[in-house]
Amino acid sequence: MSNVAKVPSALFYRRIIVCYKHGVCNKIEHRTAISKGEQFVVNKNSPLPLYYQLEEHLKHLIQSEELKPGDALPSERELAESFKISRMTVRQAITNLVNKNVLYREKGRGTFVSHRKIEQSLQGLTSFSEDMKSRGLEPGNKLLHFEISPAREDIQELLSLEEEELVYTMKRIRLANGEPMALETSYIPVRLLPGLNQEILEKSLYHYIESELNLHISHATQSVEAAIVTEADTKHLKVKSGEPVLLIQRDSFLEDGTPFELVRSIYRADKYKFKINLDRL
Ligand code: 16G
Repeated sequence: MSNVAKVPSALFYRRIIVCYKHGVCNKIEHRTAISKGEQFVVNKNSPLPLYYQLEEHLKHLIQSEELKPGDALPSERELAESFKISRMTVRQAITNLVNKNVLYREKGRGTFVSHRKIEQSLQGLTSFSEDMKSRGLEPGNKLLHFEISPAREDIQELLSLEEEELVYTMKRIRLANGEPMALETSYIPVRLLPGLNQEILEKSLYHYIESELNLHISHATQSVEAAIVTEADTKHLKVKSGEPVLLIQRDSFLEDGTPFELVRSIYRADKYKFKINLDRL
């Protein structure tokens, strides 16, 4: 007897997904799908633990896009039966992938493939709208707050403002294809962008600065910190309480060295990862 357990191919998952999307899992369709697509991947002779082999197999299916973000996985019982391994082994593999954010569980609904994170380079000074468009996503904004008032002392200092100088304070939810990605609070000296209004902020700030005002955005300093979302922000970002977020502060400058914006953003950590290339010094 072979020690290699049969593991259904991607076809199996596809068929199951179709079943779930229609609300019920049709057993006949399930069996047909298994017998159609079989491959040997779980090797009981291997020194690699079975849960790890299953984890790797699921990861492979996700990387090769045979399993797509949002796709449902069969239940633990179904996976265990098909793979001829214990439910505990299946559970361990799935729990590991949930902990790595490769899969996510929804109470009463099942386990799903996570949506891939947006990988954002930390090199190059780009705008949110540019970043989303370059990924084929539609940028959007929801303006929550817009006011003109004398700058607070800390903002005054960071933006090198005169005492009591006016700043715009605005808060925008940044959306990609209608989904909240980040919550951004910006402070901008009124003196530099006198005509800034809500309509402009519902589109692209950087486009307005460069194309309408012909100012040259030159450089910025940016920091990234980990945090937990505040209760107040959960509804704006559409995340559950206790979820991790990334706090980003950007101080941006025009070509002549004038600071023109101070932005404090809260990015969803389930949606974003920041990447930097390093050269050996
Ligand atoms: C990005 C910038 C923000 C800038 C905005 C302009 C970070 C952390 N922040 O969100 O500083 O104000 O882009 O975007 O990258 P917009 O031109 O689409 O309005």
